[in-house]
Amino acid sequence: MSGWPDEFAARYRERGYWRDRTLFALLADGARRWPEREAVVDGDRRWTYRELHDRATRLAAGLHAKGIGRGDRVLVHLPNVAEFLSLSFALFRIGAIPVLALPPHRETEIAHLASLATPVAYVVTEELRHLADGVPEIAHVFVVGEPGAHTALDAVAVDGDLPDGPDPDDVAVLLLSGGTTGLPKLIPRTHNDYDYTLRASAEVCGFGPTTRYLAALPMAHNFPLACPGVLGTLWAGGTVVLCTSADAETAFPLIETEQVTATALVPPLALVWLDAAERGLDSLDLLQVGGSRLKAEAARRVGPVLGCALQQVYGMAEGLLNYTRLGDPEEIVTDTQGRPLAEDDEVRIVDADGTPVWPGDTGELQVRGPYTIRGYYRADEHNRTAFTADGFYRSGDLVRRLPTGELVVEGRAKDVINRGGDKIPVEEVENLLLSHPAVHDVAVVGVPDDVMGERSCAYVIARGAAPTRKDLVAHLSAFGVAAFKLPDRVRVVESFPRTSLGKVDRKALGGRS
Ligand code: OOB
Repeated sequence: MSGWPDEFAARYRERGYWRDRTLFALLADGARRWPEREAVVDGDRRWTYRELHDRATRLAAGLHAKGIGRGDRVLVHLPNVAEFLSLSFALFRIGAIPVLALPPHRETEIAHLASLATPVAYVVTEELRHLADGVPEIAHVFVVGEPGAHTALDAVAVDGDLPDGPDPDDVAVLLLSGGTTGLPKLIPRTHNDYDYTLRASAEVCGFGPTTRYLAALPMAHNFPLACPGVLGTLWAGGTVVLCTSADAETAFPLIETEQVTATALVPPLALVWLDAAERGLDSLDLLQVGGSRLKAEAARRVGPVLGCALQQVYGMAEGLLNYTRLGDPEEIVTDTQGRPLAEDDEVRIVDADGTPVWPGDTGELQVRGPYTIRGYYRADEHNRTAFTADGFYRSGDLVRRLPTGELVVEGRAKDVINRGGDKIPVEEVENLLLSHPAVHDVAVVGVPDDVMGERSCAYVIARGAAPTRKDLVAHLSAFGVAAFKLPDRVRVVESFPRTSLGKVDRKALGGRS
């Protein structure tokens, strides 16, 4: 069920990318090899590998007893708390599939994910448990914290029977796509491909038993989850330190007291850290930055100001990861977004007709490889355009390649706004805005911004009295949408510029897409 044609699957196995192990095996190995070592630190709670393993196993038995099993989807909506990990491993153990909602998601996104994935359970924090009212079709609601009318997640765990584990080619996790056209899609990552991702990433980043990784970004993102992130750290026998905010006031003291050695940020947060640091962060060896383009000037300040190495990461939840390597010359690290992780990542750069561009020219990146999906989940129609006939994923990113193999991200050819790493699916926001009575038509575009890279601007053609930003934000908030999708600006216009094909000319409106 992995989606790769047999000949590719055979090659990826033969070359050692796929080892036919499930993600639970990495925790089981850790618990056997170093049971007393610290696996997770979450505030005052410290779980050893044995404890994390035992908690995940008991939770797996409890979920199994409730009839949740292989292939069932479970909507996981948690910030960086230790239960995120015990639950994920429990689901990996029984072959149920976590669908990873992001902490800022609200009613609209939760309803969309529920209709797309038809989950059997929703796991949410106490603060957000009211969101369960919007998805009454989900059979089980488990709450982390005080449960109210629902079941506490802790109460689910039992000592009991366990089913056989899943097939390593089964889907292990469903990640949310940054969105190409239309509504966000789900990305099916298999045990085999995700295991390769986190293992190879941990090797590239030099992670080992002494690594102490700070999860500052929400772990529901692929980057802090598996690039190498928390899962790569646990594979390497290191310690994961959890943080629910990446603000310098929260993160800096934690880095010092927990002697954190590595972490990952999006560029706007890296800028905040650069401004806040009065001296280097002593224990920190590595800062990874990715999710949107880091400016070279900011990249050059990381070493001198924070006293650690920088690694640029250009990745996508669909798979492909590019890293600058630890020993790379300085200008490679500051001026490029790195090179592909795997030798078998087939990256081609093409023009609008799909013809490869000249070496060094800019074009759209297309990719296939041992950890890049061949199709979104339950999206047959969209897959016909999102992938080429020969199985390459059309990233929608405009890149160029240096003779040395590194990629530089130059722009984008897709309708997504990248607001400092948070991806805004333009069509989703436009559809919600169109339901406002004073909105006749709307185009949401990205406008350049020094800190965020881009911010969002809603250009509105009014029906009757012109709506203000306040009106539109109130309208969107009434639906319940993630705060990062609220337009930063609203401009009322008479008409939209059009391209020769009659489409809204987003570039002319000030956007770059
Ligand atoms: C990461 O994943 P997604 O799925 O949220 O977003 C992917 C998109 C890419 O297609 C590209 O448009 C943009 O985000 N992007 C970058 C970038 N890293 C991602 N654009 C410029 N420079 C970079 N360094 O964002 C993601 C997944 C894994 C690791 C890191 C980031």
